[in-house]
Amino acid sequence: MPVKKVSVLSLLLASTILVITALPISAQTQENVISLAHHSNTECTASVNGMSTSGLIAESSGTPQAQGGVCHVNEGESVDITLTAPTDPTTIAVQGLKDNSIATYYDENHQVVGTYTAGSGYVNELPALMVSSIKITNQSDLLLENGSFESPTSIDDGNIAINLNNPTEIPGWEVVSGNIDWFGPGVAAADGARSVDISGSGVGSIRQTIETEVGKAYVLRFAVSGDPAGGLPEKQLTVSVGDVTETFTYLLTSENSVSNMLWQYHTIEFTATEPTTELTFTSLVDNWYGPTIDNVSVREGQLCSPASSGELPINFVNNTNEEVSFHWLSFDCEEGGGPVLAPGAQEQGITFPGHIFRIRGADGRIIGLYVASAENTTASVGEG
Ligand SMILES: [Ca+2]
Ligand SMILES: [Ca+2]
Repeated sequence: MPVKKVSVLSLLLASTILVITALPISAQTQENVISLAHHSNTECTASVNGMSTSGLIAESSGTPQAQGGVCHVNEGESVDITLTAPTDPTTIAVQGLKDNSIATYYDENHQVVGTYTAGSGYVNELPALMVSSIKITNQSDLLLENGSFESPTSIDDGNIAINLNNPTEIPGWEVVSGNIDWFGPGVAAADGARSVDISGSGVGSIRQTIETEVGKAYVLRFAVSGDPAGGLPEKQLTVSVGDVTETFTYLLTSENSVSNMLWQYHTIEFTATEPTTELTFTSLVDNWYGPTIDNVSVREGQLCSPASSGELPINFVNNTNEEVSFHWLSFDCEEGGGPVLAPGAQEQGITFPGHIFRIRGADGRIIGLYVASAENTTASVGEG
């Protein structure tokens, strides 16, 4: 039976249709290579047409080996796994990646057919794509130190109040005004066991200075919730990075508790204008129960929509008093078209999980980002 070639690129460009089953079977075997590079404690599971890595040939350049369908790769190490797969091209699914891992999908000519950033706040499972190889990179180029507030691990498990006068207790971070609470495992973190309430006993502010390259694009991502123990349900904070300052409001509901923090992720793009860039989180809640943050990361690069499956409704809403435009970001990070809405206007559409829309004002400036998820199908800009 001849092998039927399918253009993965055209499938991806047409939409995010994913071909998961009913692949043509070749009589010949096809070798595919997956390269893995991860931070410590990262686990991944690779499967080809239902076979786990335990059923595949693993060739490792380092100590880590594919074992029992799960590969463990230590920080700074990488492993090449050679897969012997019965089909061409091959459907590969990789699951359980650590947040901020990036998967790059290649076709048989080693052309990039898609990228996916794991744990971007919406899907944490790679889509199955017909590819010849996947390169997975856990971003060792993350620019923040201790972005998840986990270090040092030797501290006790309680909550710790940190004041301006002892600013170096959380490595990498500096309390620049007021005071903050460093929450322990008694409050469910977005990542790991620790997070920060930016209101200690009142408004606080926490900062980290990162090395940047003038003119380069960066992406800041962080999780926000609020201390559910008291205060008003609106937990406001200001996030400032380089020339960009944005205010966010986290709204507590009756579902929120210390064991169910319902973290929400936000993303900010910025371009460095200095060799160092200050990142500052400032609480606007002047009592004990402030906005909480966790899992903060900054990486170099641009935003791209991931290939994903499952249609989602999307409602574009313009609550500003100017004309705004919504721009879909392609798999190659290119800015595409979308609705242009007059003040107060809205429009319905269809999108896919994780797809990203950049929102621009009438003069072209960026005024927001929207990441599609089943939990939030409204891409709105402005108050209202
Ligand atoms: Ca954490
Ligand atoms: Ca507090």
